[in-house]
Amino acid sequence: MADEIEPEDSKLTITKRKWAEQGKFLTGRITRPETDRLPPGQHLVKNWPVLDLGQQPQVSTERWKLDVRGLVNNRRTLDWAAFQALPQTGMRSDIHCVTTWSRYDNNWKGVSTHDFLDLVDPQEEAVAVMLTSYDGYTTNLLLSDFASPDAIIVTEWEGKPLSEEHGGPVRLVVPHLYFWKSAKWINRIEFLDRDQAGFWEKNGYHMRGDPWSEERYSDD
Ligand SMILES: Nc1nc2c(c(=O)[nH]1)N[C@H]1C(S)=C(S)[C@@H](COP(=O)(O)O)O[C@H]1N2
Ligand SMILES: [Mo]
Repeated sequence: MADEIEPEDSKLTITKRKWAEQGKFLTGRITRPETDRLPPGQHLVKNWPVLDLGQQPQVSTERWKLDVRGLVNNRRTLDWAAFQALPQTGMRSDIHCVTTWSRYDNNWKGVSTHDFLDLVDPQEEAVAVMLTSYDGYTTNLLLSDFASPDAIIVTEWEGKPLSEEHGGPVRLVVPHLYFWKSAKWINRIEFLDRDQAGFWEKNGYHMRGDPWSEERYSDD
């Protein structure tokens, strides 16, 4: 290959080395270069704000259930014990809320959506999921976003049970999208053959919500 006979510091080599440092052309979200960590229009906070529709349901682990419905081969209703019996994973990720705050380095524990999908086994036609929560909140995700390697159904934050105000006992965290996609107090996940709008998506928010493209609100 022509590359191999290039002198060490030729222009092309230097450019390529710079690209490597910047992570240029990398497609993985997790390997995003540090300089690009804060999405456009966001500012950092140290605390963790609480945002929701104003009704925080009190759901004990005894009462909590997760109904898995729609286009899956393994329709299940998981209770707390069944959920705890699934492989448990730790992950660290950043939060980006559409109201412009971001919070770095949150340590979560729970079930990765990968392991969850292994269990429920989506059918070929499934392309999207609709999440429904105990407060009546809904939000939609493409299955490809739900299946992201950093997406996790969490029960713990910083080594402690997830607090009620932040969605305990069980919420979703999809860190590569704005935080409204991360449903608190989840109760139901339905697999669908098309992407349908959830609560905020019906009320003017973007269907996908990528913070790096500032997909805050829908165009129409
Ligand atoms: N069930 C439920 N989940 C929800 C919401 C909600 O109102 N109800 N609000 C969303 C919005 S708009 C945001 S910004 C985050 C806030 O999560 P936090 O309160 O833990 O910061 O939760 C999301 N998940
Ligand atoms: Mo939000």
